[in-house]
This record gives sequence, structure tokens and C-alpha cells, in this order.
Amino acid sequence: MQNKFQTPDFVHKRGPVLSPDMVPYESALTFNAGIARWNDSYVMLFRNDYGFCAKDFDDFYAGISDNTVPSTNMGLAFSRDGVKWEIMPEPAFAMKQKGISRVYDPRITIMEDGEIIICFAVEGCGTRGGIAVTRDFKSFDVKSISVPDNRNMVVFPEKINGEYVRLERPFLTNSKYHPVWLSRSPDLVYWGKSERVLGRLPYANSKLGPGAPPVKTPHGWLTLIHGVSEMEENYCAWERNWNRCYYAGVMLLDLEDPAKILALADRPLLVPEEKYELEGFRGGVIFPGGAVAESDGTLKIYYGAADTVECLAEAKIDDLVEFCFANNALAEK
Ligand code: BMA
Repeated sequence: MQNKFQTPDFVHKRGPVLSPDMVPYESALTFNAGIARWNDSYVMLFRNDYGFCAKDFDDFYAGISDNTVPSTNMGLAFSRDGVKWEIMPEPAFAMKQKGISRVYDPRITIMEDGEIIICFAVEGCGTRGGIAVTRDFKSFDVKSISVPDNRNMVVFPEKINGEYVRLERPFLTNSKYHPVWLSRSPDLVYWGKSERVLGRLPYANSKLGPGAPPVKTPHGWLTLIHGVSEMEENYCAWERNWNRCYYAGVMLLDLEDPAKILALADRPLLVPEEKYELEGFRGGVIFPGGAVAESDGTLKIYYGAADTVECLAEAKIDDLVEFCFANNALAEK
């Protein structure tokens, strides 16, 4: 599939770091992970879909099976270098409760004082956004679950003006352009003072959403997002007629007033180009969920690829900031 965009040269794709064959329990797809630096290692919560396989889709289209909806739990993994991962023997989190069919797409924020905040999507009574805290990645204290329909929540790693701040992506009725919003909370339970942040992306003709928890730079909060475009051709996917391209994008938000965008790159940061991004459960999907700033100025960008594997790309933070300002969609022309 030809894409009119390409990943800029300053981004170095390092390929998959996690795949289903590495998981010591049932696993069909491992993707859309939340990743952060914790103590002196890296920690990952990943989405683990299980209970179906590619052949189930062939059977489904042949009319002999309807096993196309997975079960999902969240796996836990640790790494010394952010590249080689050791997966814990049991899934970490599943939240099987009445009315909730699954939780997925975790994001991890480590606050300045060490508090660990997990955001996740919840299916059940529509789509909802959940927030939990943990001390050890073994037990999770769920603080709030939003009303439907909302997801893709990420919490900023610092309180701003004394409050927790999150980005989120509610669904609009009667529109496919679901915008990014921001809400504030004194306690992770009650959320309000909501403001709209971003409505449309110049490179995507459908929905968008926050990606990883924002990273503080002297120039603003460096914030990864995803943007979706409906394409003319289908991608190679278990699910047939899958024609949506998911790009990763980037923007800079004001440090004091993060509802204000300082610069929004007018082109994508990561474009599906490699086989592991183009083919899988849903080919053409790049879905960023983790961003880790290294002391040498590199940003490790983690993303789900083709809803099948978890990948790593690296770029210098300075180049990312420059990319936003040099191609700023909001600059006066
Ligand atoms: C979105 C979410 C993501 C997924 C993406 C592409 O709507 O469900 O979890 O990665 O679609 O399938």
C-alpha cells in the first residue's frame, strides 16, 4: 500500500520488542502498551488479546465460525534497557466485573513524587476511560471510570496549578471527527474544568486521540497523538475490508496552560511502512502509548503495530520539537 506520507529521517524504527510468541500464557496479539521508566528499570503493561486466531477470520468469512471477538487482559513486563523485555508469568490486570467485558490500551504515568497512575479503556455500557493507581503493578486501585463514550486517556506526569490533568478523547455523536479534550482533577476521582484541545489533523481524515503521557521539555509538553485516515485500498488484515491507516503524530502543549497548543506538526511522525506495521490483525495501524525521555536527549517511542506487536522507535527530543515548530499547522502562513 502506497502512502503519501513517510516517516521523517530523524526517526529510527527499531522494530518489534514484544510479540505474542514471547508471552508465557495464552496470547494472540500483544500491542498498545503503556511503558514508563520506574526505579532503575522500564515497566510495560501491554494489551494481550487471546482466544482467537487468523484462521477464525477465514472461517468466519466462509460462514463456519463466529469466533472473532477476543478476550483481553493486560500483561506485565520489565526491562533493563527498554529493548529486551522479561514478561511476568501471569497477566497483571483484567477487571472481569459485571457489565465490563474487558479493559485494554493501558498507559502509565509516573508522577514526580513516584505515584503510579494507569489509564485504560473499558468496554461495557459503551466505551469508558478508567484511571487506577498502583504501588507495585500487582494490585490496582481503580479511582474513576468515566461515563460513556470516552477513551485514550493520558495523565500528565506533574500536577499543573495544583491539579492532575489528563487528555482524553470523547466520541461525538453525528461526527467521525472526535476531538481531544483536557480535564482536571484534585484527586483522580472527580474530573472537570474540561476544555477542547484539538479537533482535526491536517494529515488524517477521521478520528484522532492522545497517545502517550506528555513529556516535559523547555519548549512545552511534547505530546504524541494518533490520527486515522480512511484509505482507498484495504490493508492486509485478519479482518477483511480494513482500510484505516493509523499514524502517530506529535504536538507541543503550553507548559502552564496545556489546553493550548503551541505547535502541531502538519504531517505524521510515524507512518506504517514496515511489514510488521502493514500486516497483522489490522494492517496499517501505528498506535503510540509510551514515551520515555533518556538522559542523552533521546525519546523512546513505543507503539502498537498492526494491532499485533509492540514496537520501539527513537528520535532526539530536539528534533521532535524542531519538527513541530518547522511544520507547525497552526503557524500563520
Ligand atoms: C481503535 C482502538 C485501538 C486499536 C485501533 C486500531 O479504535 O480500538 O485499540 O489499536 O482502533 O484497530
